[in-house]
Amino acid sequence: MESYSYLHLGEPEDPDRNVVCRYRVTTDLPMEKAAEAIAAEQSTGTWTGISTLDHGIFDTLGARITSIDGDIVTCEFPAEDFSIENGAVPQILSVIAGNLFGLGALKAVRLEDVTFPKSILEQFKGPKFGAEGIRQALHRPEKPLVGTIVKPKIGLSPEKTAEYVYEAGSGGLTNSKDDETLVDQAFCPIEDRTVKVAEALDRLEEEGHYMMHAVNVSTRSDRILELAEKVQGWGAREIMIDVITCGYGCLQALAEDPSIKVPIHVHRTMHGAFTKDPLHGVNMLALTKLVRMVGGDALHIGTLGVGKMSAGAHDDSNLRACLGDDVPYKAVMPVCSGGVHPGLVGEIIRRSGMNVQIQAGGGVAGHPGGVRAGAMGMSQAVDAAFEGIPAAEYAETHPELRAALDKWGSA
Ligand code: CAP
Ligand code: MG
Repeated sequence: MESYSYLHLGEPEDPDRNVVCRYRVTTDLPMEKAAEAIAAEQSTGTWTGISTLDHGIFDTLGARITSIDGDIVTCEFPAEDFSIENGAVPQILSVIAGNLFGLGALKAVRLEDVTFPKSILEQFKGPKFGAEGIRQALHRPEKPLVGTIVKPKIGLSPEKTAEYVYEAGSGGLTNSKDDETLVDQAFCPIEDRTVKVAEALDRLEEEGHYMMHAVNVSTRSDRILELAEKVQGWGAREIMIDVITCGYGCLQALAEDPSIKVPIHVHRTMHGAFTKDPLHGVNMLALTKLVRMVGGDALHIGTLGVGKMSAGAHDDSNLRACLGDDVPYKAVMPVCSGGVHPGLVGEIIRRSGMNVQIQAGGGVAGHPGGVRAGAMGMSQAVDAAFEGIPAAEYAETHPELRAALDKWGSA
């Protein structure tokens, strides 16, 4: 039985032709063996030699291990390994993030990063609106967007939800959203909620304030498009999808459908199951790149090491993956959320820059003065950061910010 080697150590990488993956590998085996196990399993091999593999197949479709640097293995997959239909993330993930996580040869393995050749990037359309389109809709060209998540995450009636949104907008917030677990429950039917929230947004606009609320349409793939179209018809100015639980295929279907004419806010709930462990799973960076490719307009990227959630990258890699010009797509609005309150806003913006959407649930609804005061506190914190004034100094003339800092402190 002929044996085939997937090791091409020292050969130059070919990012123009191949999908290039970086894996962090923990193993008791020699690293070359572990690396070959990944390349074989994810391309043309399996656990033993097979009579049906020949050089015609192997030389064209076999993955190539082009470098091993400490515990980082570079594995390149020829573009021909991927489905040629116009852009299909499910099959891409089956190759770059599939069986390898279960291989007995590896104690742990984490997909740290992935880059795609032009031949694959051009199969995708990217965001319809992107960061710039959301800013235009909100008439907010430069300042960070500032939002809230309606809390409690479940339980409010449609009327109470709309009242929360109106109060938040009256307090200066530009964005609000359904929480990731709220879609169409009996206590808050999606049609009633969408209609009443739309009325609140219209009232705010008549009062001179532009705001959007993301209605969560996360549901089964054969119904999500219909639900999104209905929600849009009921007046939604933005929709939301939980991309991990719904799937990249759902997000792509929404983003590429010409009938969807509102931005898509992408929540990443469940990502922590595989982004949190530094040695095993998938780095959020790879997920972020895929969200941009399939057309998310705004994406949660965590709080850059400042908020309550510890999963996901604390460096600026996700920011760059959202905003960078190294791919042929509009920029995605990075969303910083999770344990945020006015006392953290300055530090987050120092790390993120101004092209970001900062949002707080508890950090608004937990304010001693109620939702409108909480919204004012968040909005004032963003204004302070935008003007380069320390929050404590700005709070001397802004009591709602003062009250928030007194309750929660500062970073
Ligand atoms: C934040 C949030 C968001 C998390 C998601 C929550 O609420 O609504 O879902 O930000 O975090 O439910 O926790 P708070 P991540 O502002 O009250 O924390 O994107 O990091 O998974
Ligand atoms: Mg939430």
